[in-house]
Amino acid sequence: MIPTITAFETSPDRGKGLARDMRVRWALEEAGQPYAVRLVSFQAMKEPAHRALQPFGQIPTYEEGDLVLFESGAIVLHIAQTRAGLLPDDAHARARAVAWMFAAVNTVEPPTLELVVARFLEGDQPWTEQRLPLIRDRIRQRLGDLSARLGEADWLDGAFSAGDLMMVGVLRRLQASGLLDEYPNLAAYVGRGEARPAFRRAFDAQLAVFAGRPATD
Ligand code: GTB
Repeated sequence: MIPTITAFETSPDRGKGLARDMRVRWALEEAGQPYAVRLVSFQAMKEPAHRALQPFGQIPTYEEGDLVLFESGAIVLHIAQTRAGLLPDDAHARARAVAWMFAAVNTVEPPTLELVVARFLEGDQPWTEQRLPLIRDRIRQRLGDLSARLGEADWLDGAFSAGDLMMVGVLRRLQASGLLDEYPNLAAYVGRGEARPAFRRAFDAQLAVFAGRPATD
C-alpha cells in the first residue's frame, strides 16, 4: 500500500522545502518507499475533512490503509520503525536515535519558532526589536550545545539516522537567519544532510509542485 501524505498547495516558501512535509518526504525517500502527495489549500486545511486527519488543520498528514497519522515527528518515527534505513538495529542505539528526534522537535526547534513568530507575526509590534536579540541568544545556546556535542563527527550518534533527519530538518529553517553560520560544524552537518540523494529527491519533488507557477501564486 502506497502511503499518501499532504503538503501545501501553495507554500509560502515557494519550494525551499521548509514546510514540514519535507521531513516526511525525505524519510520516505531514505526508506525507498514510494508515496503519493495530496496538495491542500489553506482553506481546505481548516475544513472538517482535513481536520479529521489533522486536528489542528495543518500539514503534513500520513495515510496508509486504515492508519492516519499527523505530527511530522510521529510520521517520521513510524516510517523509521516500519522500514529499514533510518534507525539502528541495536536497541540502545535505536533509543538514542529516537532521543535525538525528540531533541530536534522539543529542545532545538521551539526557540527557532519564537524567531519566526517574532519576525513574521509580531514584526510590527513595539517590543519586537528588543525581543529579537534575546530570542537569537536563546537559539545560540541550543546551537552551541549541539555544536559541542557534534564536534567533528558526521552525524549525531554514529550512522545517519532519523535523529539526524529531524535535526537537519529543524536547522535548515535557521539558514536565512545567519545563526547557523556561526557554527561551522553545524552548517557543514546540514550540508551533509542536504547532499544525501534521498534529500535531493525529496527536495526536487516538493520543488516541482511550484515549477512554472507565477510568483503571485
Ligand atoms: N507539530 C506539527 C508537525 O510537526 O507536523 C506542526 C505542523 C505545522 O506547523 N504545519 C504547518 C501548517 O500546516 C506547515 S509547516 N501551517 C498552516 C496552518 O497552521 O494554518 C510550517 C511552515 C510553514 C511555512 C514555511 N515556509 O514557507 O517557510 C515553513 C514552515
